[in-house]
Amino acid sequence: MPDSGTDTIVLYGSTQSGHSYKPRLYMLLAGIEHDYQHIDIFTPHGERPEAFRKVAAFGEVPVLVHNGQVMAQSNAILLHLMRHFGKFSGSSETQLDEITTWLFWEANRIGRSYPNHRYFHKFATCDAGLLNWFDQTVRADLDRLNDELSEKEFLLGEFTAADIYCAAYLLYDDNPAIKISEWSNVQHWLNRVKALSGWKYPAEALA
Ligand SMILES: N[C@@H](CCC(=O)N[C@@H](CS)C(=O)NCC(=O)O)C(=O)O
Repeated sequence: MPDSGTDTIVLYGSTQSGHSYKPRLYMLLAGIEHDYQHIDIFTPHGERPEAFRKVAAFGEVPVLVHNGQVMAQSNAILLHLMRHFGKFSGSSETQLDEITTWLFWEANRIGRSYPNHRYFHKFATCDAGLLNWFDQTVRADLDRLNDELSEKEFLLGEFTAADIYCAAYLLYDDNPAIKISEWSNVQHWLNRVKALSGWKYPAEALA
């Protein structure tokens, strides 16, 4: 397995971006040396630092630059990092497939429902019907995770990157309209992730 000390890694991210928190937390927990650069996504695209604009193919965070290779899309970044460093990638090819399955679920479910729900309860307003839809989907997603974790400490049993990625947005635990402790298995699982060596709260990790 390559030693991160010989690699040059820059991660561009932003404080309110759980998509940025996912690869940042993976590298913090895995002990992968990297340089984190904060981008203020509330400034217009044209006013963001030139170094970021040059590599941000979609204009969004996160962006990873690894030994000169530029990568966007948080879940693609994780697949790249797992392939390169092998950390938290499970103990078999089947487990790697299971992690990949959770990544695709996360992208379309909890990584979409929870941040939108939090955003429209905390920072902005939106149509009541849309808010109700976010409410239904986030609760369904929390129910699904709660069932999955009823007899396991982590999603695959052992801790893997699937836990980091599926937990990331939920670790923004300041959603005024969702009390995660109502989903007790999820709450205990988040506590287990928070107890891991290297863990940092999103505001601290992404400052
Ligand atoms: N599918 C992308 C989503 C990235 C994304 O939505 N980034 C947001 C922050 S969470 C962003 O950069 N928004 C600011 C902008 O588009 O200007 C991923 O997984 O990385």
